[in-house]
Amino acid sequence: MAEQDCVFCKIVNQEIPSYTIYEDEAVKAFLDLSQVTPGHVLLVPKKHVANIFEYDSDLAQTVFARVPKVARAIKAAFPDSTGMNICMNNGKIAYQSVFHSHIHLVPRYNEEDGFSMHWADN
Ligand code: IU
Repeated sequence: MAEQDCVFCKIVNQEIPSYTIYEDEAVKAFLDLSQVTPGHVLLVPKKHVANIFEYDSDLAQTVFARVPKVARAIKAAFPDSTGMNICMNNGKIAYQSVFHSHIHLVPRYNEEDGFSMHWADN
């Protein structure tokens, strides 16, 4: 069930457009609006859950099992990338800003490609 004011539920339901790179019955993967590197993608469960603390094991298996497939799709679309950071922010203190769970997949190109992990900023 979609949460009324959730931006990622609106993306899942196509009320807000997104550049989708992968979709099936359970998940959607789309380009981040503010890509930190070219090809930065968010993988979200279609079911609204705020973060990892609301996953049951079935949802975890479903979502995390999709990660390698999405990672390979990004790698194929951005062949100049040579690595990838995959991370998930859970909770405000962990820099989560959108409270519909999402996994960041950030292709890496070189040490100066603009990516920095929040926790490395300190
Ligand atoms: P965070 O882990 O919750 O901090 O990440 C939220 C991400 O959602 C962040 O990278 C935003 O650029 C991204 N995003 C988006 O892609 N589209 C939107 O409409 C909004 C945020 I609001």
